[in-house]
Amino acid sequence: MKLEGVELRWVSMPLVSPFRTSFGTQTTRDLLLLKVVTDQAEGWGECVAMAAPLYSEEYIEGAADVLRRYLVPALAAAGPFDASTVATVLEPFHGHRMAKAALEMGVLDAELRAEGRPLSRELGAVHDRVPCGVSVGIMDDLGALLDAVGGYLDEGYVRIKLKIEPGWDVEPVRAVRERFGDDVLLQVDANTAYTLSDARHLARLDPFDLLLIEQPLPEDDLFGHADLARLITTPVCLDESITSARTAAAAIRLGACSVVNIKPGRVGGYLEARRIHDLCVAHSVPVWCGGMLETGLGRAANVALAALPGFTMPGDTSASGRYYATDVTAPFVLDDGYLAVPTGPGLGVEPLPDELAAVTTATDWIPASR
Ligand code: NPQ
Ligand code: MG
Repeated sequence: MKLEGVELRWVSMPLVSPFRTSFGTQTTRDLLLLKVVTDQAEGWGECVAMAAPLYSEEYIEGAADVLRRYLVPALAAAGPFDASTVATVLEPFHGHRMAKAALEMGVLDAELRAEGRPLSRELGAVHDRVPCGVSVGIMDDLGALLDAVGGYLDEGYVRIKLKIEPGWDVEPVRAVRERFGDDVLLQVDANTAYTLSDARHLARLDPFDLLLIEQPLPEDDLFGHADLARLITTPVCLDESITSARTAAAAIRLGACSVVNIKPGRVGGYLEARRIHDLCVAHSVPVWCGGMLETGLGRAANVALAALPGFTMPGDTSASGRYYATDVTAPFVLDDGYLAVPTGPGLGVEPLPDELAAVTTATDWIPASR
């Protein structure tokens, strides 16, 4: 394929309720969408960076800048390409994995649409639907938390993830276990809010039979996670720390985690995500698909990825309605706790023009040549 240009599109989507994590409270999801225009077809990419660098070092304006200044021009200069060559072309530029992932996703969608092939098949999916978990934010009090968890269980979610931070950890877990019982699949996510000196405190979660504790320590602290994993019985899962197949291999070798959260944006794209899946399968490490409050575009791709055989734990691939009253695509709706894997070419979904226009705050066209 030959690149004609990339349209950057800034969107701002109100959340159905505030989402509080250890890094702050979000009431709106701002994100960047890419329309990749090639001589063969158009494709959609979604950049999962937040407006501010609170989850990782990337942020929307940084992603837009590096795409405009370096990534799109490099791809334009590379001559004919397909999705499998994008990462190699972008390799000289350090970091910026979320920006790179968005560009590769758009190219992949365009390529697969041109060929009439679904992303799920391209990635190696073996299921036509995936079981879904839900991520539950930090609440003002335990009553509000129990109401929220009860509501999600009533909707059919098959696994609950509680966001935790110092001061909101053992008590919320205890309250959820007491109210909803020991059969609920339950896990927690700290988004780096603890240090190794909290190990004895975190061991107080051991009796609650959690599936895992996700990213308790800072992103660059693989040794700390390895030490912590020997001090607690709850399995340690890494999210922020896993930035590539190489860091995943290091984390597994060190014993820093026994479960991996795979987020395509964080690792530079769906093709690297598949390599991490393959690595984890080879090491018998279970994986699940994380979520970054994607629109229906990113959600479609995540659901396709989550249908690979190594995704043996329910992911954060929640329904559109968990976050948004109106999505930019036809909404993903839970059916008995599952989402259907799209079957159409590429992502298998497209933006609805009116819905997309309603949430768009700006656009910018980056031509391949001028
Ligand atoms: C996680 N996601 O697993 C993330 C973090 C996260 C579903 O828990 C706006 C944009 C708000 C991105 C909140 C889930 C966000 C965000 C949390 C990402 O760590
Ligand atoms: Mg996480």
